[in-house]
Amino acid sequence: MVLSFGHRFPTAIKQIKRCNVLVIGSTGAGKSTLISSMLNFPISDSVTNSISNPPYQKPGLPIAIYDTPGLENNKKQQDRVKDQIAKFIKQQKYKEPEDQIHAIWYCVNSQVTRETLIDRRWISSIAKELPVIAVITRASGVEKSWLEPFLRGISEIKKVIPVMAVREKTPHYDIKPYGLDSLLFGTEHLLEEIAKKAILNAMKSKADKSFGLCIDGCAKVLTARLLPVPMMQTPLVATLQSWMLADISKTFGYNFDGKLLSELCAVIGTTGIEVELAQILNNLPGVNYDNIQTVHDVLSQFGVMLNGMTDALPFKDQLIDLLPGLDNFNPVSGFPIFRCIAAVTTALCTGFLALAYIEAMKIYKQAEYEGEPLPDIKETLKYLVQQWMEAIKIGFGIGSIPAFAN
Ligand SMILES: Nc1nc2c(ncn2[C@@H]2O[C@H](COP(=O)(O)OP(=O)(O)O)[C@@H](O)[C@H]2O)c(=O)[nH]1
Ligand SMILES: [Mg+2]
Repeated sequence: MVLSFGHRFPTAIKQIKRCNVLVIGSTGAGKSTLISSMLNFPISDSVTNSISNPPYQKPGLPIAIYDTPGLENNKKQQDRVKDQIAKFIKQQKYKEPEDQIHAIWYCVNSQVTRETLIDRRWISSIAKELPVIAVITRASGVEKSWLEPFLRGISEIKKVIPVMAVREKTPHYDIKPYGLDSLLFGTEHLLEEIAKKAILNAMKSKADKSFGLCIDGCAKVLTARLLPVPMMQTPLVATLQSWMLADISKTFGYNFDGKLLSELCAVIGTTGIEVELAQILNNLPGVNYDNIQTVHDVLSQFGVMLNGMTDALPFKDQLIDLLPGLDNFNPVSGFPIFRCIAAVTTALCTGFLALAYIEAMKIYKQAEYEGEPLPDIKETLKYLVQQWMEAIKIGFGIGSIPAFAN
């Protein structure tokens, strides 16, 4: 029989390139037999000791199958394998959509007893991460009647599919291979959901990495703004911001030229956000400016204010996370308060630039993953920054704050 996979969901296949399936189950459940029968390669009798990487593939079938060591009855051994599987799934999760694990085939031998069945809690926990299809292997039709309803009763399991991977002939019956096409068909119908999730995972890990670069860039800008060489501060800040955007771009897989990067940095300057932020920082509610002396003071007072604000404020959580990152840098005290405020203002502007840029990169990357036309990065960034400016003005009630009397 000619097996087919993926052509009913061409968009999803384009996004993930191939569906990566991890086959799990007890030793002897029939994992290796299933894989070799599906992909048409000879069975090696060897027991699998580690996850087969690279996975097994067959030309023309956009599916890649990872064999795993069997889950033994011996608890210690079983825990070791479970740990190995969990680590592998997690390790792949932060990679590109095509490198993540997309689905699990959980093989259960039709002759299994309740006592030897892998624990349901573990399967449920895996199913929270990935779609799980239960495969009843060597399903001769004479299997114990409890098994299929039992598996169907586990709500986290997406589908239960009986399979006979290789002809089974006994004095009582002769069963030809069946079910492999149903297994592929069932998996195929999860592809849209799988692709969506894989893109989200990839995006999240890029955004998380980028946020680290944002904190780093802001801390450097803060230092630069406190250097005792006023003439050099502005060009240095511009350079640091441009480097930061270059690093974030690389995280998303792009190498933009310096000209575009400096144009992107300039976007933040055109919005007037620096003036607004300076005004906010100079007028923090309930703050006696004679009592605050250091960058640390300014940051912690700003943090108090942020915490009290509506969750609708864009970047509220990220800004709150950003502050300790800046504070860790802990510059020597002794700067006049106005210089502390100026430095924090520029650092926070840099933060807004980075956070807006990460959002812009997400939109850009999403379009690339989905095969849509790529948006103009500069226009996207401008649009995001402007939107947030409006929200910030509303959030901070700008206009109602009296100007700081110096
Ligand atoms: N006839 C037949 N034998 C099977 C089938 N699946 C597994 N087996 C046999 O069951 C034994 C264990 O299978 P194997 O694939 O090595 O299990 P694994 O430990 O899960 O990889 C082997 O002797 C296989 O030949 C099947 O669909 N039909
Ligand atoms: Mg095996």
